[in-house]
Amino acid sequence: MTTARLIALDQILFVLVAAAWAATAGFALTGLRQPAAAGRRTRLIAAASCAAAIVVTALRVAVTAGLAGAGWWFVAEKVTLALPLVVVPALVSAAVSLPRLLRGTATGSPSDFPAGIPADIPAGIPAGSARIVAFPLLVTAYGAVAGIACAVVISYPVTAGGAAAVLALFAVASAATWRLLGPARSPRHAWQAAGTCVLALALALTIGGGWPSGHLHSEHDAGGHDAGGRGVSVDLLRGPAPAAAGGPAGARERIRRFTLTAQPATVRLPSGGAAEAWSFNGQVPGPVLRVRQGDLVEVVLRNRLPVRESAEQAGTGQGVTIHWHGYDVPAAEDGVPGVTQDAVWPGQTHVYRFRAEDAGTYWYHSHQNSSVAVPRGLFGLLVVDPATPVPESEDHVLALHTFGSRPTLSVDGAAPSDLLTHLPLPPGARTRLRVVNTDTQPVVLGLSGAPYRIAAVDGGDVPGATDLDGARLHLAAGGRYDLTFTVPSGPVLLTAGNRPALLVNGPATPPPAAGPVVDITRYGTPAALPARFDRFDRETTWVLDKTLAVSGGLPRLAQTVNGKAWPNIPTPVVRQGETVRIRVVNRGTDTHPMHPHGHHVRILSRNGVPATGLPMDTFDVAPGEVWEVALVADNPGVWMSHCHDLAHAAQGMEFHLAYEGVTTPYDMTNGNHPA
Ligand SMILES: [Cu+2]
Repeated sequence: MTTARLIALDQILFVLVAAAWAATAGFALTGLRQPAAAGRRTRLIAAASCAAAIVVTALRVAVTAGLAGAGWWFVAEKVTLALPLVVVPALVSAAVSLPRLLRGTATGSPSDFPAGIPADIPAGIPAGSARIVAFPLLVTAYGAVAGIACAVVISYPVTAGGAAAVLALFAVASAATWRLLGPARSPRHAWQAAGTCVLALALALTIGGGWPSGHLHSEHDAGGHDAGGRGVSVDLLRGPAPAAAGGPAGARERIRRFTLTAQPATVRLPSGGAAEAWSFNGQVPGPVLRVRQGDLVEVVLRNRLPVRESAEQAGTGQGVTIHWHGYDVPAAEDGVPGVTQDAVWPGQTHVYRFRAEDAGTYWYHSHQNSSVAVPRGLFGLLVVDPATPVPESEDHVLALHTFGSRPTLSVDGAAPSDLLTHLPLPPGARTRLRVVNTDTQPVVLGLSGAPYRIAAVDGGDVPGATDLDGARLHLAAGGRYDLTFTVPSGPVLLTAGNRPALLVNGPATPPPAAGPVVDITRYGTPAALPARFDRFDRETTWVLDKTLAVSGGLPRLAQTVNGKAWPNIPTPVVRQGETVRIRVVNRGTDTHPMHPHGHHVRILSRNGVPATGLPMDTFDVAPGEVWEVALVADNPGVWMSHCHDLAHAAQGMEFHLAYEGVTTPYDMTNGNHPA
């Protein structure tokens, strides 16, 4: 069984285990309260329920053992806390409670309740029996509920505070139950027990530290890159100034100037649907920026989105920035509000400048309120043509984007279409389709009608790309594949999801590709990794999950990294020149396209299977997967690292990667909101 299935099964099981033990305890208590004969049936139900609870508990233990094979990250809180808390009392229940329930001895045989019958317990409940039979069952139920808490609140890593909080609650609930089931000492003892529980809860939460105030950048300061303005400000890490362009590098150097104006627009789809959008230059997607390797690119961003007049945000409105997705620009040009600049508000402008050194397929998008802005249209494509021309005579850029619920395709910057797009090409032409997934969900691509290659992944050429025939491709949110093929005499069909998206030379359409999905980590020729990857200067692990964490100043179910949500995720700090091995573990049930800014990472392995070492900037970590990637710290700055399912980023799955000695003057004030 796959790790993802085991994770899903475990989530079903921990609810079932808790429900089964709670039901067992409930039936047992009811059966004890009923008169001897009348309660017999209820006690039999309790016995059956107890047997079922033992079975599902054993199943959970087995599933945990299976998960342990995938790595300690998947089971840490289960092995150290969740399972001991339910298995130990379950064994006592099986040994003590179950036989008594089966024999019906809990009806009140004198040997079972030597302590006598307390006055305030209704007739039919012998105190001794209640303790002997019901107490282990109730404690097991508490342990099972604590198991849910472990999964939802603690996750990975297991912190001393979190463990203490769960153990304290469990202990207090058990002690209070022991008292409640015993002989009454005073009429007020139930209230005293309840009061103790509330106090213990407050104490446990304090110890657990699960609800601190949501101080922005609290851990970020601790990272050492924002400490009182010492070191180099990220603001100084700019692209080349225009004057430098005409310098010794050569008078032949071109400066390519673009203006991108953020403004409202309406997207009208061929099927008849329309959506209000935010655009660059009135176009959605924005203009394709096509430059040549070596060009100096200068982009003026102007914000002409409307000013919002609500009391809270009067004079502000929708801010905009431009982030160059996958293009490793100098830090100050990275376009992240609150990290490398302030958001550009309506009426303001900002200039980005960088040298186009890396040929390939990239895209750009606003990073301010990105979970809203990108789906609404504030994005476009960026292509850097190599200094020596590509061998393909036909070269087209394709943006896949969903407007509302309608998946669309835009070819070469044309208006998006939610119907099949036709692209006539001369038979025999070598063709490159640069496919960009600008959505927040992965997409499965299929190309049928001709053998094809994945010539480039995330802008980088694939060494030893081999022909694929009918195979399908999993493209991460934010990722890019360049597909190359020779146009055959017949038609070629590109599908995206299950939707026919592009037809080359119709009108007949070939059947959609239905072959296996290519493992992109093993495609092409294994790269000879640089010798510096023989050993790593630093290692870091990002465990992705959905757990209760403080996000936006409040505890909520958040998308977390190592149990914490933005802005409380500690910042990994690196030194310039270091090599870093990053292990990314997904112990949740959502797919996370991880996107470290400013760097491409080499994929070393997936689930322990060595990869070809392709450089990628957005890689999809599916539930249960463990990816190992290598990063060379060769681009100093303070970089955003986040999940490119932008809703996940907004729910906490983003943090910084900082270089020692680099500071940022920006923060989350001034309306900056990178997710
Ligand atoms: Cu995610």
